[in-house]
Amino acid sequence: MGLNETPSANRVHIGFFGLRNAGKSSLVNAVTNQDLVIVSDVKGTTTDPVSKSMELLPLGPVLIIDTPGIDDEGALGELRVRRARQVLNKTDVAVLVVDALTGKSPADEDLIRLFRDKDVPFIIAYNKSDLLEKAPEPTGENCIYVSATKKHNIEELKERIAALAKTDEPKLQIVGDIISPGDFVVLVIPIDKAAPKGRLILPQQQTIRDILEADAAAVVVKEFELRETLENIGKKPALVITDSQVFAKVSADTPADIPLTSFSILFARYKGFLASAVRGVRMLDSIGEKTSTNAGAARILIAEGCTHHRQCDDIGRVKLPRWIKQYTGMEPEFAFTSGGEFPEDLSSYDLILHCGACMLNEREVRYREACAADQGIPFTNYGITIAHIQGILKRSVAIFPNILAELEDEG
Ligand SMILES: Nc1nc2c(ncn2[C@@H]2O[C@H](COP(=O)(O)OP(=O)(O)OP(=O)(O)O)[C@@H](O)[C@H]2O)c(=O)[nH]1
Ligand SMILES: [Mg+2]
Repeated sequence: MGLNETPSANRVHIGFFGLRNAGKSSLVNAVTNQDLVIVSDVKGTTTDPVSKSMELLPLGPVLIIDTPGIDDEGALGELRVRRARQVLNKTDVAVLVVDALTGKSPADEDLIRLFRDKDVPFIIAYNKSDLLEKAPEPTGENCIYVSATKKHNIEELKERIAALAKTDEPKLQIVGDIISPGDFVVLVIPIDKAAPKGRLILPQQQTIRDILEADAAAVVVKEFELRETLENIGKKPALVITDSQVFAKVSADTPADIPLTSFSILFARYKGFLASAVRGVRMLDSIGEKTSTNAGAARILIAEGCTHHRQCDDIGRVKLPRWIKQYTGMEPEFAFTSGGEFPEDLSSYDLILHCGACMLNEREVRYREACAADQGIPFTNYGITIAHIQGILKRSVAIFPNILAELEDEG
C-alpha cells in the first residue's frame, strides 16, 4: 500500500461471484475499465480471488474482488465454493454474475441464499445480454441486464452498486468522538527493532488523522520521553494512547488522573468487538479449571490479520505465548493462522486471540467474532490480553463507561 492510498480495510469491498464462464472477469474489466484479469472461454480461468483497489465513481475508494467461478463439480468445485465464501465474509456488496442465455442455476440460488444469510446486499447482473435476441425487461428490483463485451449498462451497474454500498450509519471514529476540539492527546509509539523502517504503522497513522479531524492536537512520543513530556506539556492531556507492548511502563509514567488506553482497545471498538473482547480475555483466569473437564491442555488460536508486519509476528508468535504461560502458570497449546485464512470450525479451541486487525475490514472482523460467538468460544485481541495480564485493563477501558461497568459487575 502506498502512503497516499486509502487503507484497504476502509474501502468498500465489492465481490463478483457466479458460475464459471458467466463473465465475472469480463465484467470486472468492464466495470474497472482496465484489462485487470484474464478472460477466456475455458471454464475455470480464474483460479484464485484477485483484488484491485481503485477509485470507482460514483462510489470513491473501493476494493474490487474477482472470484473463481463456483460449480458443483467434484472436490475442486468444493474448494472453489469455500474460497468464494471466504471472499464473501469481507464483501460489502456482492455482484452475482449470471449468463443471461442460461439463467440462474441451482448453484446461483445457493449463492443468493448465502448472501441473504450473511446480510450482504447484492445485485444480479445478467451478463451477455448482447447474445439475447432482444433484451428482456429487468425482472425484480435487484437485477440488471449487462454486456461486458459490448459495455452495455455498465455505468448503470456501477450506480446500482454504489446505491447498495451506501449506508445510513454514522461514520465510525477511532477516538474523535471521545475527545473535544482543542484537547491534547499524547500517543506513545516505541521505535524498536520490530517497528517498520522509516514510517508508522497504519493504526497509528489513522489515529493521528482522527485526532486532527476532531480539531485536537496529537503529541507523539516514544515511551522514554513520556514522563518528561507530561511534566512539561503545560496542559493536562485528555488522553494517553499507547502501543500495548509498553503498556506497563506507560501506565506507571502516566498520572492516575490522566485517562489511558491503547491503540488495540480503540481499534477493537472501531471494528465493533470491544465488549466481547473484554469479556473473552477473562477466559485466561479460568484456564486452569479447564483441565478438570478435559484431560488435554487448553488450546489457544492466535490469529493474525496480516502476513507482513514483523511487529505483529513477534508479539503473536513469541511474546504472547510466553506471557500467557507466565500469567496462567499453565502450558496451553498454541495454534496460529494468518492473513485471510480463518478456520470455520473453532470447536477445538478454548480462546481465539486476534491481532489488532488493522488490515481487515469491519465486516471480516465481525464475521470472525460471530464465528467464535456462535460456537461459544471466547474471542479477544492482543492488546486487551496484554492489558489484562498486566492488571491495567480496567484503567484502559475507563474511557468507555459501559465497558468498565460490565467489568466491575463481574468483580
Ligand atoms: N457475448 C458475450 N460474451 C461474453 C460476455 N462477457 C464474457 N463473455 C465471454 O464469456 C467467456 C467467459 O468469460 P470470463 O470473463 O472469463 O468468465 P468468468 O466468469 O470469469 O469465468 P471463470 O474465471 O472461468 O470462472 C469468455 O469467452 C468471454 O469472452 C458478454 O457480455 N457477451
Ligand atoms: Mg474469471
